[in-house]
Amino acid sequence: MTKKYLEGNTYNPDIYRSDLDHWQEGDYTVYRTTQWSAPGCHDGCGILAYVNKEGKLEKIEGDPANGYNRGALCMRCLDIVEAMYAEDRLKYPMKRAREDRGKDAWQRISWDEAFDLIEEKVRYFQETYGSGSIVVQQGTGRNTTFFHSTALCYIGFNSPSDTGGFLSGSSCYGPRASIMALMAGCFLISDMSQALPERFDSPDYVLPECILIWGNDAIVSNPDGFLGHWMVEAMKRGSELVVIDPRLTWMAAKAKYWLPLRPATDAALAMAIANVIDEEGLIDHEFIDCWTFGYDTFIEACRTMTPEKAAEICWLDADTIRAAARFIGSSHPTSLQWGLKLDQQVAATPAGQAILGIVAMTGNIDVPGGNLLMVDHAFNLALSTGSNWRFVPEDQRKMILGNNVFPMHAQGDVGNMAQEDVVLEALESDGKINDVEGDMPLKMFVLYSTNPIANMATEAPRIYDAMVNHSEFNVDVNYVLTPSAMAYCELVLPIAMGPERNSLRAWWWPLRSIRKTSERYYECKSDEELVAELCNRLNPESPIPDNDIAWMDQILSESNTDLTFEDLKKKVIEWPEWHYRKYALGEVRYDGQPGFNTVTGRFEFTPVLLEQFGLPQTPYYEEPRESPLSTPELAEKYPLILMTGRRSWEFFHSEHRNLKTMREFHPDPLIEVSPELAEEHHLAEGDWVWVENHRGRCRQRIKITPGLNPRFVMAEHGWWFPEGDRERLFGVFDSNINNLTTQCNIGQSGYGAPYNGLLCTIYRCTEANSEVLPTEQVTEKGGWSYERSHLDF
Ligand SMILES: Nc1nc2c(c(=O)[nH]1)N[C@H]1C(S)=C(S)[C@@H](COP(=O)(O)OP(=O)(O)OC[C@H]3O[C@@H](n4cnc5c(=O)[nH]c(N)nc54)[C@H](O)[C@@H]3O)O[C@H]1N2
Ligand SMILES: Nc1nc2c(c(=O)[nH]1)N[C@H]1C(S)=C(S)[C@@H](COP(=O)(O)OP(=O)(O)OC[C@H]3O[C@@H](n4cnc5c(=O)[nH]c(N)nc54)[C@H](O)[C@@H]3O)O[C@H]1N2
Ligand SMILES: [Mo]
Repeated sequence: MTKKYLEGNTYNPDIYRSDLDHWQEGDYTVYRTTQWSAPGCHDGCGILAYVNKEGKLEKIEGDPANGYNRGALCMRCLDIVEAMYAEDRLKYPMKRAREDRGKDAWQRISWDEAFDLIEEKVRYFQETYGSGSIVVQQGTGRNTTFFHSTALCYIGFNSPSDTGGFLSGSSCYGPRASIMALMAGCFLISDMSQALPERFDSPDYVLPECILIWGNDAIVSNPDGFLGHWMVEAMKRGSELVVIDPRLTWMAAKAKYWLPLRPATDAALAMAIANVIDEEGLIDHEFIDCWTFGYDTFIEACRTMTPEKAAEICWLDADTIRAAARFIGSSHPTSLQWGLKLDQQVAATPAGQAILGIVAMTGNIDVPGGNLLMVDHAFNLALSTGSNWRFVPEDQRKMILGNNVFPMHAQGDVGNMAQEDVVLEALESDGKINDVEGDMPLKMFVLYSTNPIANMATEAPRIYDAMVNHSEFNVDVNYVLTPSAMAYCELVLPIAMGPERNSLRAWWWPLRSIRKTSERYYECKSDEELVAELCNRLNPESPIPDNDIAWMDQILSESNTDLTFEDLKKKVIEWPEWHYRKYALGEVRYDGQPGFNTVTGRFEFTPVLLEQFGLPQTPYYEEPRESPLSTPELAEKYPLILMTGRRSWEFFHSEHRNLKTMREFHPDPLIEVSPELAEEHHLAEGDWVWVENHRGRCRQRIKITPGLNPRFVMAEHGWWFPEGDRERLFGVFDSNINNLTTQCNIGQSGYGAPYNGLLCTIYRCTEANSEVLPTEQVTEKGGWSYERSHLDF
């Protein structure tokens, strides 16, 4: 009955009336709002939430009146109802004894008991080992990472130890964010008209002639507050593409130039492209002369990389490199849309430096249709990861693990986070190996939207060992019971989903409200409520109020909008004023002068600070540490170049595996191989294979993928099996590609790790070679033996 009603009403003129924040449709109240997490993603799309009389969410649709996504939604968002009422969603706080790690010995408790337990442990660890022994680990940009986990860490625990879930080399956005901070003083993003309410039709906007897509698959990943479909719109209007990606993505298939380079050789290609653009006189002299620093030194370094040399390193053709470079340099504007795979290599920051250099030398900084300078969030809202930093006392600031040995790590928007590989070594050595004064053993971990052993951490079996054996008391704040919580947590707290919470969204523009439209599921609390309550319970001088709405009002009142949360809720979305060429208007530097927020006040092709940090000032190429060239003997045994973790439509990292709909589309982990490689190994579509290297192995199914170089494979990440046995940790290591990756093997800046571009081999799974599965190998047989890497300081 209800279904029929909804189907009959797909057209209702009210849905286009952006002044209506809610209305009635038969028995349903329809709310205009924003969805972000949980379940997770990187966006914040406008939705229409159809809620029944009992306050239950029944359906979600894209909001066509929302200028951010203009009605489009991904399959995961459309499926939120299933996620909200999934059988295995957490209902109550639960605890377990430390000696029961790995056992299904959970006991239901009340929120009061849970908070009492946290308070008791926090006081004990603070008094015995110091506040820094309490670590908050955050996952990627969900509605927890921007202001929640840092508030909990800094205000609630008085600890400086906010970090990722063992994300080696901070290699998601960290490398790019840091090099952007040094070169441009702030973030730069591709201009797909997202700062303008009228979008592509705005008179201020200029369509990019060329979109340079580098290591990014945005129509699937929609990463970092950016929707891939914006580029599809630009393509429809005439933009052409250069795609730099070993895989023939949907975008690559439609590109003017596709450069399928050898994984993790991006710095060489970028230097060669810069070289050609300069050689052919395609640079923007005026911008370089008036607004930049260090161009001559930069380009001199790039001149050492001829297209011929890059072609040899990257396994590409020199003429194609030249032609693509010419097209990038002669198009006006060219917009760079870059991605994660640049961060997931040891030479992440030099590659980023060379690529950003291309954007600047061609005059595409903060021009319409180029790359926007994102100085701050909309209305200067204090929502960034670093925004709670002001609450950290001076004496605690120098206690951030990793910032002394990796000074570049202390720069940029993510600069206040403890460096993850240093955190691991501090944990493994009970505080002996760190870069702060005295021992700082790490005792308590709060997993705040991260599931390290299933997904975020490289060398997952090593993380499992370290956490099980060296940590004392751990808490997971989540909506499902994860393998990480099963393996090593003592307390699990159930969390509200997107439609059950009040919050704010701006990554970076426009500002959006998230409103609670549905009744809470059992005893779940929203992250906003949980953090606000816990901060006030643990810290009587908490600068943030003790409830969600008051907290959102406080954040708004400290920004430059007059809106209260109630006002914003009614408006749903708010567009601040936007200017191009902000550097010329004095809108970039904190002192209000024209120029960039850098040491020299100019865009720095060769950042002055790099030298101070003891790092090379110019971009350089570094061969991957495991490769056919650098380790030929290893490559004989493991001849394939392993890429990992390209995104899929159905899953956000380790999430969504518990949903029947998603598993119907994507039941098992897949490894992409070329038709030639499949034939060589006599493998057919869907066959299970072991993917193996000298560190470990995991099993995935063959997906035959035309266009892929026969020496490259791409394996999926984030796999665990919620339908499996809890006490076998849901089979978390069986298909886990992070059995093969490595920790503490990072770039010299502290940034960049080889999640991508390692060596491996594949072979068919048989009964005989599948007797001991990886989960058993790791949890019962001590894992695989090989020499682990260590940081040398
Ligand atoms: N559905 C879904 N969306 C997501 C996520 C998710 O898990 N699921 N995760 C989110 C997160 S945290 C992130 S960081 C983003 C990442 O999103 P993206 O930046 O799009 O990153 P990936 O999809 O990992 O890889 C992008 C492309 O890089 C190519 N590539 C592989 N190796 C190399 C290389 O060495 N060099 C170059 N130039 N290209 C290479 C891959 O073939 C792939 O097509 O996605 C976010 N969005
Ligand atoms: N091999 C390989 N490994 C990778 C990658 C790769 O490309 N290859 N990608 C890496 C990258 S770029 C990243 S960023 C990391 C991501 O790693 P993470 O961000 O740690 O992702 P998950 O492991 O899925 O853990 C997130 C957890 O948060 C929970 N959650 C979701 N929404 C909310 C919410 O609103 N509130 C709370 N409290 N919890 C929530 C989910 O249920 C889930 O258990 O993975 C990294 N791992
Ligand atoms: Mo990420």
